Amino acid sequence: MTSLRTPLHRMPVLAPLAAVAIFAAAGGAFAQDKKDVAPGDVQYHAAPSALTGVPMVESRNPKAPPMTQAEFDEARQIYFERCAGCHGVLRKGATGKPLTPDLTIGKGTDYLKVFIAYGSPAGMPNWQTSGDLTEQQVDMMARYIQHEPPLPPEFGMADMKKTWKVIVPPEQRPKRKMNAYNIENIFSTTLRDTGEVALIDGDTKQIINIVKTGYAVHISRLSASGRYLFVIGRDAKINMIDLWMAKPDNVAEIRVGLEARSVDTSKYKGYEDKYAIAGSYWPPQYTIMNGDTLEPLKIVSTRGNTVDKQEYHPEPRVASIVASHFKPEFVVNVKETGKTLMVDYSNIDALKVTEIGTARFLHDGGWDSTKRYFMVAANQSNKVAAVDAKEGKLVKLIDVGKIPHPGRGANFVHPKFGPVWATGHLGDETISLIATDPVKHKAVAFTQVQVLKGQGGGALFIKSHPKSRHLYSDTPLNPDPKLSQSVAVFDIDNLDKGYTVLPIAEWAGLPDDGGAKRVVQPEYNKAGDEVWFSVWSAKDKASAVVVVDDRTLKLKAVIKDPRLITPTGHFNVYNTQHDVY
Ligand code: DHE
Repeated sequence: MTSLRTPLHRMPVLAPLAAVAIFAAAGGAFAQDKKDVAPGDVQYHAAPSALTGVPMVESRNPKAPPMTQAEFDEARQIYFERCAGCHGVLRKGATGKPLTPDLTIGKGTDYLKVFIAYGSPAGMPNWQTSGDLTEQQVDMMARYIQHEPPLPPEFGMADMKKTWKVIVPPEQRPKRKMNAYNIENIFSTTLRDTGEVALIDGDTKQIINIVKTGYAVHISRLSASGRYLFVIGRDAKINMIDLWMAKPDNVAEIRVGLEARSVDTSKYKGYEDKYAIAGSYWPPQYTIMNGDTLEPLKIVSTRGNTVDKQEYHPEPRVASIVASHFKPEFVVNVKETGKTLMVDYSNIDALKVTEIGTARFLHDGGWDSTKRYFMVAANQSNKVAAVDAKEGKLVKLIDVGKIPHPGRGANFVHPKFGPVWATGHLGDETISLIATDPVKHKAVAFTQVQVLKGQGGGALFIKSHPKSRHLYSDTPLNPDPKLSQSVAVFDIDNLDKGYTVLPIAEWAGLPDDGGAKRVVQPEYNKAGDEVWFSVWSAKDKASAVVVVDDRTLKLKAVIKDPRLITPTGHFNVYNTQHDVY
């Protein structure tokens, strides 16, 4: 206990493990109930929140150590830049522990300072010993988290309407395609740090347009017809791009909140292109919009009780959303409560929502090959939930490896188990194959039938294609650059043979400028005979897109352009429109 009272600047520099041993010895609650978190996972979640500069309601806890306004403001900024992704806006806990004053005041400033400075093996970064925060900032953060969490504003209909712009009204849009592009083979590539997407012609590999979108833009999705591309930024700004224009560009935009990650559009027969939906991290809600104009029509809060302990959670963020092909429904996955909501949009004035309890910390996922079962990763629970979109029920929770992260996953026909859906993991090197055919392979359906050994942990995306016999798995968050700069490819007919490594970053032939050159997100072209990868470096370093010939596994093209800044995800129009993966 005495060591906890030693002023921090006089403490020997401890390895994080030693620092945690002190807590354990001191009976520290944080040390007791930790789960292992992979370093890549922490890095992944510790991105700056779009809420950093937003005005918030602040109140001070009289029992907490005092802070000046200037200290509070700086601490708040640090919290939203570095901590909110894991601990939540209201500090109720997500990937990281809850940090509300009822828990932190009892621990005291000294205890909290050591924890922040040295981190923990559970994944809390060592903010001071890594040089990211100074000793004075650590002291400030330890006091800050004993005060009430500042409350960001809500974002309702009036706020949305103020941001809503129809740039080209539907009646002024082209009546037919006005360009010669093969739009089904266009790729929308996220340019994360410039807040843009690059529309790239998949046939010629030429950039068609660089379109301005939201801050730290995240994903692109297609309307059912394939005409409209929807892009969402982390600042919850949605851009709607018309691919029929002579030069495809924005036709409408809106903000549906202050922070968001997911967008999709209605795909059920009779409702094609009718509605769009977006899920927000803050406020925790989803918004249904007109599919033509983005006019906001209905906002639904996701605040509620968790699936397991049935406790109220004030900040359940909306993770992945997909449109059902079986019913007029959106499948909305709520992270902190662990619920999958089947939102029936056939009458949005009398919205029917079927709430399916799945598992906490739902994140990303995709359809099985029949598009009946939605396979969603509950990443901190190390499970995949299989949800039946036809029957509207949970089929099974399947135990997989550590922190599954599939993107939309990969479907292929396994030589022994028939159709399977695959996910890689952030926390270990395994790739889980889950059988998805309850008719011809009933005995093994929705069980993990095989575990492949991939290159390493830090995997984010895995991909295959009905016309391909390959399975690609990236590892962009692996700390070893050899792994983060290459991908593993499996031959589906010889899975036991292991994988071939493709040195994608090396093939990009970029200058040796110290860029991280992380290879991220395999995505097939429409024909299924090419696979595209981003080679992702920081904003001030060179990046590229590399195209591989799927048949020969040889380099086919490198797309380099000074405008391709921080490319990350890419979305082929046809494959995204039809959920082909
Ligand atoms: Fe993503 C999908 C959330 C960080 C690239 N990401 C998703 C989805 C969610 C999500 C909820 C599913 C959307 C859907 O299907 O409707 N991502 C988050 C985060 O909360 C997190 C961890 C931290 C953050 O601050 O945003 C995060 N994501 C990242 C990145 O750092 C990545 C690698 C690079 C980037 O562009 O920011 C990244 N996320 C992606 C991509 C997809 C995605 C490319 C779409 C995958 C797909 O195949 O559909």
